[in-house]
Amino acid sequence: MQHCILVGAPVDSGKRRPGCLMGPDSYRTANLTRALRDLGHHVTDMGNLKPAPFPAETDAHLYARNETIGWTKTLTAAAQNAMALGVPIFMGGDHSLSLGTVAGVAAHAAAHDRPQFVLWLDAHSDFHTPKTTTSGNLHGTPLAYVTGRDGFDGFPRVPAPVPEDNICIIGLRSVDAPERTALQASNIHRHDMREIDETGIAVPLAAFLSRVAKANGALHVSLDVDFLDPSVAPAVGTTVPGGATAREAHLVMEMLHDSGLMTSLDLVELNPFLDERGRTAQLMVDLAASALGRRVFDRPTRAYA
Ligand code: HAR
Ligand code: MN
Ligand code: MN
Ligand code: MN
Repeated sequence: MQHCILVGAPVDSGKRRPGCLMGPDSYRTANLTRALRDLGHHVTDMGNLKPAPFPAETDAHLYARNETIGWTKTLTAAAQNAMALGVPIFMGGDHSLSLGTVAGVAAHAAAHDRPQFVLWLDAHSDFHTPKTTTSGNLHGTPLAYVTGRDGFDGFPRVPAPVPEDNICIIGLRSVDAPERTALQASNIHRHDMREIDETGIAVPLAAFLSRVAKANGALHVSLDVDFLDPSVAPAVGTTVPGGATAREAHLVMEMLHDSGLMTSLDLVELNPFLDERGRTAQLMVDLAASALGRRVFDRPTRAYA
């Protein structure tokens, strides 16, 4: 039994196309709370947060920079507080919310002398800085921020940057040129869809989980809707063909549960305005349930250490 802390983060400032602000209520409508309670967990829904007060926008290139700074402040603090209570599940909101959630959980881990690890399930690497982004959409920047890269003028200093070697991205199939250059110069572990096709998704995930276990790390999982193939998850503004199947995604979540390592979870980029009869919201809720222990049959728990 775990204490799941649902944190509503209706962040919509990370890109121009609106709709992610409806994400938290879509997860509530798909009954995330009941799915987790049915697994025996204690669930507290903290309601929806608001960004810290922010000044009018002045930057023409970066979309809603100041609002995103406001959200980063709110969510960094909220994530630290929620980590003290249980397993936070951040109901997004676009991926710019992870500037705050990852900064916050990593600060909590540092205060407890545990290394922070991050599993990033995404079609995109989100490794732009505000200096390299051509779209100006800050949902393309969270991994650069939390690793402590330069270029985030006006943003809070990251209290405990996550070491590159502690990050694993799975699902990649849309990486911009400046991101590729920066990734190749980094120690971030990265697995594109071609590699998943070749090896299966369990191979790179098991290797990463072993490293987390050996280090007694805290593990934050950031699940972007566009990790999934658009045929099963249409409700996202940045669909990319060739994504994870529903079963590949469930296997990731089931292995995460078996590992006992996941300490926090983001559900990001759901745009309910683009959904079809709630099916993307429902799939994301079902994936969260798999990560928290839903299974068809009990089986011997796999050890990753
Ligand atoms: N790399 C592109 C950009 O920076 C697209 C980023 C899209 N990001 C997300 N989250 N949807 O992964 O604009
Ligand atoms: Mn604590
Ligand atoms: Mn993303
Ligand atoms: Mn993405």
